[in-house]
Amino acid sequence: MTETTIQQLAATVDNAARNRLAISQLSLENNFDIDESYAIQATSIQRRLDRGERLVGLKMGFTSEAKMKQMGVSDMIWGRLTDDMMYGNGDMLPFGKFIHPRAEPEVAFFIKKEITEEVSLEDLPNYVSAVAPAIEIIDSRYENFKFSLEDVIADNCSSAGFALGEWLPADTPVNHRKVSLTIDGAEVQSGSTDAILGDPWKALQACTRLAAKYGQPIPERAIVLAGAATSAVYLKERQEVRAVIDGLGEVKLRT
Ligand code: OOG
Ligand code: MG
Repeated sequence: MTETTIQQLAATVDNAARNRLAISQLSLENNFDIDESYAIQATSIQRRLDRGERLVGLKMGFTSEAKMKQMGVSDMIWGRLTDDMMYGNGDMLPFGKFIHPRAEPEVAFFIKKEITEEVSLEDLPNYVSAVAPAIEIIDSRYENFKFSLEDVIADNCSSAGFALGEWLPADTPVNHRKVSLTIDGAEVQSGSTDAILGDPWKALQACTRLAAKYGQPIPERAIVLAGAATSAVYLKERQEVRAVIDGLGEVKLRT
């Protein structure tokens, strides 16, 4: 794939997000591999940064069986988070900014020291200062939320928004925790943080490996989302969505 094609496909996904217009899967018309998908993603994010957005973190995707099954894919992915995607706990989402948003419950890590190489599970606590419950809003730029692994990586892993609950000390246990997603007070998804590779810290470890592989430093003060523990749920207007993780507290958003 030429540099020009990468630029073109990056513009296509970026414009789809900006115009809130779903597009057909890039892989239907183009042949590209995983490394090229990450090149498209990096180029599309660079367009955002050139418009003044700031990189605030990274996200892992498909770290749970539930998510892989729901989306019909079989490998872990990672994407980038910018300040434009960040909402406060309890905020009203600008619903019109999205195409077909879904919410999912996540665990977030706060990075206290830049990471440029793979870090072992044992060393990881030296790089993390806090953990928090999170809601991620995903909004695939593809029609019907349907994509191949290559497509979704190129589309920055469907990232569209996120909100964090209160930060807790990094030694707060995050595994074996019940996870619940509610809409207007009714539970719509439940699971355990064990679903995230057996332990959300393992998702962060994988993030250090993949980010290093693709030459993306994880900056000091970055937020890393470990990936959803349950399937994602479509949102409608005038709802309140809440993620509750036992021992970590809760976080909510309104639409
Ligand atoms: C891709 C993003 C997956 C997760 O937490 O597993 C993801 C998608 O499902 O559209 O964010
Ligand atoms: Mg997610």
